[in-house]
Amino acid sequence: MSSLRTRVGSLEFENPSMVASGIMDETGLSMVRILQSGAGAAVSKSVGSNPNPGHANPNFIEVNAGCINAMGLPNPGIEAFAEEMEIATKEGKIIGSIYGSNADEFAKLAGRMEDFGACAVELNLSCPHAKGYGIEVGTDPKLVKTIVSAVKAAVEIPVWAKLTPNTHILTDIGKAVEDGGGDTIVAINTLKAMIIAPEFARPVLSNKVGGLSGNAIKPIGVRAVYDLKKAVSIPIVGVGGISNYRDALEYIMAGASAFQIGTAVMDYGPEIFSTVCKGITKFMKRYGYRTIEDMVGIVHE
Ligand code: RRO
Repeated sequence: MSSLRTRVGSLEFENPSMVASGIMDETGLSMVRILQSGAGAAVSKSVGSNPNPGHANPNFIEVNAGCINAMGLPNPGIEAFAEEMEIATKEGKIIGSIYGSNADEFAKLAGRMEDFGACAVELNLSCPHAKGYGIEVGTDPKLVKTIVSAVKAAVEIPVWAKLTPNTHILTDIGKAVEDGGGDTIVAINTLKAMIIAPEFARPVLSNKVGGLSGNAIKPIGVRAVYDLKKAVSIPIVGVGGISNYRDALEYIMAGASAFQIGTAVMDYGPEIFSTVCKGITKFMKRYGYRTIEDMVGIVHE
């Protein structure tokens, strides 16, 4: 009998699929819908200390095999998010994503997410286009270690760190998360990208640059997870361009204990979680794997 039950450190999930931060997760009810559609957990939209309207339109565009967004961290602010968390946590496991500009801010936000019932907190150290946040704090290993240690000292729930592929020192950053006591690495966030409308001789997005997501980035994400698996011993959650069970298996075999789906939810709807899980179960039966763990990092053997 094969089982999809999955462990990520001390946490256990019914299956390894989660919605990635930023997709159908800004409200309690949208997270409920994702969980009811078969996801093992939902990661919230990244929430900061204060309400933020995000960037002006256009802030999103489809490109070949993906999308480029520069939403600009829109969110209602941590205190207003309590209401959404109350609704969502009644339905299932919620990982609270937060962004801050320094260790103290991250620690305070993490404490609030813990108060709101999050089963883990995901530190956004990786948004590619946010002034003073995201990659601006997440590409310096020393700072990453300081932030992760401060959050660890502030909360009891597991601390996950979402990393950027926009760096040549990804494994150093991964090791900094581990050294800071971080429980799990999430890889990858979007890649810094741009699209220009030649007719207007201008970038399409109001912010000029944004983050590329979707199928186009899957091989980059799989390689990132593969490299991180060799560098750290803490669990990894894979994300980037997953739209079917084979994509998810690539991440698992590269070293991910679980995976997140974002952009593909827009193409296939929330049902994608049960479709991908059914595909994995069928694959496991056919190839004789009993647990997800049997496949995690198998390409390294
Ligand atoms: O809100 C955004 O613009 C955004 C975030 Br916080 C992120 O982490 N990654 C991304 O592509 N967009």
